Amino acid sequence: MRTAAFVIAALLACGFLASGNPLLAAETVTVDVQKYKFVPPEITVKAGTTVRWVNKEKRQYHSVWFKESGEPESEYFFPDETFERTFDTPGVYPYVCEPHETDYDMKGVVRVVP
Ligand SMILES: [Cu+2]
Repeated sequence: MRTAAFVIAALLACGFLASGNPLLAAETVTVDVQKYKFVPPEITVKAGTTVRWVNKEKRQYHSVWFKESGEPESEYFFPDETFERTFDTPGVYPYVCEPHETDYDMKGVVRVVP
């Protein structure tokens, strides 16, 4: 799936270049949020990638909170809703779901490489 998305992004980028538009299509990677888990819990992406969390629950809301960074928590997102964040700077970005961190150990990591 990720490969397919990348190929599409690459094709779009070529199209933009061919048309003289300098805008490059950035890659987007999806993390499913299901059964009180982030799937996959750890991902590695290149700098500039947008990560999109998709809530695949039937009823349950979740959040994405980069707690250690001191940033504010995301709004709760509900089934079929998404949360997105773009990672421009290489580093390790651990996050938790604030309402379910303690009871469900609901957490994940985004690793960003140059
Ligand atoms: Cu949650």
